[in-house]
Amino acid sequence: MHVQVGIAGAGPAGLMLARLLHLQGISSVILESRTRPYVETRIRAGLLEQGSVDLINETGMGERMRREYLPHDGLEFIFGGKRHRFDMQELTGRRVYIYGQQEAVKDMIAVNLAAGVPIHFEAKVSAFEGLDTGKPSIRYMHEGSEKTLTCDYIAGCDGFHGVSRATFAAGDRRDYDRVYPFGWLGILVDAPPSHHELLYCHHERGFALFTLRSSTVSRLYLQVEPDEDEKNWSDDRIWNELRVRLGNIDGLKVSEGKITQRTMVEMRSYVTEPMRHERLFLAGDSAHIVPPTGAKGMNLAISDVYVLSKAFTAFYKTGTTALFDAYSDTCLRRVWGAQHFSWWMTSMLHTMPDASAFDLKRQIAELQTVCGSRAGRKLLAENYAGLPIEM
Ligand code: RFL
Ligand code: PHB
Repeated sequence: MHVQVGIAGAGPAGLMLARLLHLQGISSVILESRTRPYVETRIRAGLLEQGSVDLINETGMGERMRREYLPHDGLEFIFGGKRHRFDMQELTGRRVYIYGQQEAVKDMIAVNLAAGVPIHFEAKVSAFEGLDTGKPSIRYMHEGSEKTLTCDYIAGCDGFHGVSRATFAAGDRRDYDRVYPFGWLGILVDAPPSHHELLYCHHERGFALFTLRSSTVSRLYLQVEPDEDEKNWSDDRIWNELRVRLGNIDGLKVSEGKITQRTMVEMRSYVTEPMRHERLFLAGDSAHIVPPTGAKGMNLAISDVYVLSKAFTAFYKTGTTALFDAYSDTCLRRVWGAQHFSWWMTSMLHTMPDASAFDLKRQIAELQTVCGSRAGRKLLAENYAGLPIEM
């Protein structure tokens, strides 16, 4: 079997790329190692930038999203016993949207399949061959036997733990890595959100984030030890800790309910450069990950494949490879902007395990500097709402 573009991974990157290519008449096949129900229920991101929402709409995948998403015009920081609001709409003219990643993934799978784009689930990619020839191929296991897909190009959209990145010889790429000395415990709760906007709380016992999925489902995160076992966190312990960190600040009450899911999240910043090796292009988490504090990972995955789709379109329409050559640098400019922002949000809001009394005072001064002037609030809001894609 031969297609123009073989895609490893049916996450937001792979699914959006397949759709963009289909709309340009370019054929692709998606190979996904997991089952469809697994991919459609994997709880991850919640916050989409305006640019991501626009692209989902423009590609005809936003019908349900437009009915169900929750637009947000601002966010709050809480520290030193006070609440500080960023009026994003006023500061940037933009808003962000809460819509669960698994819901967006469900929509993208449905639209791709309805358009006839093949998605093979339980098809685990094991290797790429002939990347430096005109006819690369993907080896994968499907329905108990090893299969081969030949293509013109390959898009490695198989996430941080996929195989694509590993096919670059160590000498052909450079990795930039930072692991943070804490993790997040994420919980999903059957309870109305404590507040209609996101609350990012800095507390000397650790960071806490109050976010949501709907008017009846809250999503909460707590800074915990990096190797914490979620079983050590009973419901009582979680609620006590959330009450302490959020406090009873300006009338805010932690809205409690049944915890339906709890997971540990690793906090890491990572980039590999370049994002292209011969006929293989990396996109999304396979090339870079950010700690979730800035809510950028899925948004970056979507902007990478938007840039990549332009390169494929130019190539198949005119034969030019100029945008292929520019792909890595174009994406990395935005990736590093988001890396900086995610690192900044993470280091500004979390409590470092080895923080001295000086460090804690300095951190409060930094938070006050950002929240205390329009210039500070605007810098944060511009990044939070999303940096532009510069082609
Ligand atoms: P994905 O989503 O990991 O998809 C990769 C797919 O590849 C499959 N795969 C393979 N398929 C075939 N063969 C193989 N050998 C394969 N190996 C793997 C996997 O099964 C999977 O289906 O990567 P993609 O598409 O690049 O998307 C990236 C996003 O998923 C990720 O960046 C976000 O979830 C990050 N993130 C957030 N991003 C935001 O933009 N806004 C947020 O609010 C936000 N919150 C979050 C987050 C990530 C979190 N966690 C759990 C890490 C909150 C959390 C808690
Ligand atoms: C989420 O809703 O899961 C979420 C929102 C904002 C973040 C991280 C996670 O910064």
